[in-house]
Amino acid sequence: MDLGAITKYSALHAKPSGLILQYGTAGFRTKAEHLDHVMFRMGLLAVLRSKQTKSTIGVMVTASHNPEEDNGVKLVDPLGEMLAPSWEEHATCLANAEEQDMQRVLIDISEKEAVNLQQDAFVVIGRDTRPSSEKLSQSVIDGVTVLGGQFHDYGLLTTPQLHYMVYCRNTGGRYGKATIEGYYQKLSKAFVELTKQASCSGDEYRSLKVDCANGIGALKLREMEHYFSQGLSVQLFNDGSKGKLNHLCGADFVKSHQKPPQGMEIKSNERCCSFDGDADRIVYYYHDADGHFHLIDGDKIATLISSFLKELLVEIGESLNIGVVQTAYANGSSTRYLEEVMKVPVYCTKTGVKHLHHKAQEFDIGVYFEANGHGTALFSTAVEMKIKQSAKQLEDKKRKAAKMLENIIDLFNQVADRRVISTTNAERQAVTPPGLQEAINDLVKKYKLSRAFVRPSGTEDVVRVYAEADSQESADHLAHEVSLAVFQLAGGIGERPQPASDGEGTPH
Ligand code: 16G
Ligand code: ZN
Repeated sequence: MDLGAITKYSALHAKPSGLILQYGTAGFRTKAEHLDHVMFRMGLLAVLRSKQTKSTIGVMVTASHNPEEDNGVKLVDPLGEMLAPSWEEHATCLANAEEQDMQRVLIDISEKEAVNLQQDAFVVIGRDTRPSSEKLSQSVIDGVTVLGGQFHDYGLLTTPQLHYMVYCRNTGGRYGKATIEGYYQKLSKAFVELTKQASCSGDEYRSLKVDCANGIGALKLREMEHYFSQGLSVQLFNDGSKGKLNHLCGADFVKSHQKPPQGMEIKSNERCCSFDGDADRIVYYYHDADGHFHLIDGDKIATLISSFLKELLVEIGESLNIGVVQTAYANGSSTRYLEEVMKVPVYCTKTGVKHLHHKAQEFDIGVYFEANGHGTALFSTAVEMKIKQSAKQLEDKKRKAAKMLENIIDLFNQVADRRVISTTNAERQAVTPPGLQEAINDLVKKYKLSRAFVRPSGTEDVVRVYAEADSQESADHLAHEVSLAVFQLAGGIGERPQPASDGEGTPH
């Protein structure tokens, strides 16, 4: 390690003294202007992690669905997964070290993790379309270079694309080519093969309106659409040519407001979907003939995918173990449907893709989705082959979608220090402050088919309140009452939480 060079370059990416940030649910996230030193240091850390794992490591510069002014960074481990938890701690230590302590922290990490500093390092970098992202990714590159790492800067990429590149590079090209072209080829081919088997083949089934949240998804889908040829025709909205990133559009907006994004007219039964700012979330929706809005969120996507796979397994007579992983945010009716009707075991983990992913790996087929639209299905390679062969011989059957009854509301609450709330049981129960869980239990008892929980956000300085019940009105009331309990028992600041006024479950 050339400590002299590190000190010199670090001074060019100086840390504002006293600033403390945490490697949260999906890396560091805050206002872009506070992140220069974090980026530089994550470049350094990526090199150490690459040396230690003797693999390519990814660095993604994005703040996902958060406002355009924010930014963030996360590291991607060799198999395209989120950074290992022990390294998240190193990331936090390194990001928060004052300038004079930086060298010591770097050496500590290297020693603790037995990093062979002579080993080569390779880091791949991607970024979203935020105005701050280009400069910040340059700071990552500075960090990589000063520690002697090699790098490839992919420039603008969606988050899933960066994960893909890392995985391809570490599996000798067996999974796919680590190029943008390779990504489009692999995914479009899989899509075309899958949809060939569908019985409904009219044009209306092949067109999709896509809200790109004014983000990177627009650029990449525009490149990708040629690969679908006749298989799919997409119409892009909120493509970044006018509006602001994630503003009044995107998956988060559509999910929390239960309505289409701005800038997209939808006719009845047209198929529509929304990405978030880095295109790793998706939710689908449509208006029925009566003009009612229907959202197919992560819960329903997981239900459809797992029902589809379960049926295939039954038809081909395979008894592989299939499991669905959700978080506390999953609508209770989706969990009941999966368990009681589909007879698929359902597991609940903490919020954040890494937790769901980890659990899903325990099954032959693991389907995981957060209600907000993050998710996928995981198969072992052997299972993938079996399903492909058998699926070809099968007639497609009509799929029944789960009917979701309950209404949900998801609010957030400002408290003086969100850490006064700690939780257990996959974030479904509050351990502290004392009395809060008891208060929630009493409130929940007042409503039918109801459920509520609170948790400190892992990405913002707020406490999130979730409630569901048999009607929207009850869900609104319950959410308000729980918010008041949080406000009273956890040191609420600012205005007392107000009841939902529009009856639409809009977050306040
Ligand atoms: C991050 C997570 C997302 C989670 C959200 C919760 C990833 C890639 N992203 O965006 O999965 O739902 O945080 O945010 O893991 P919260 O802690 O502020 O509620
Ligand atoms: Zn995202």
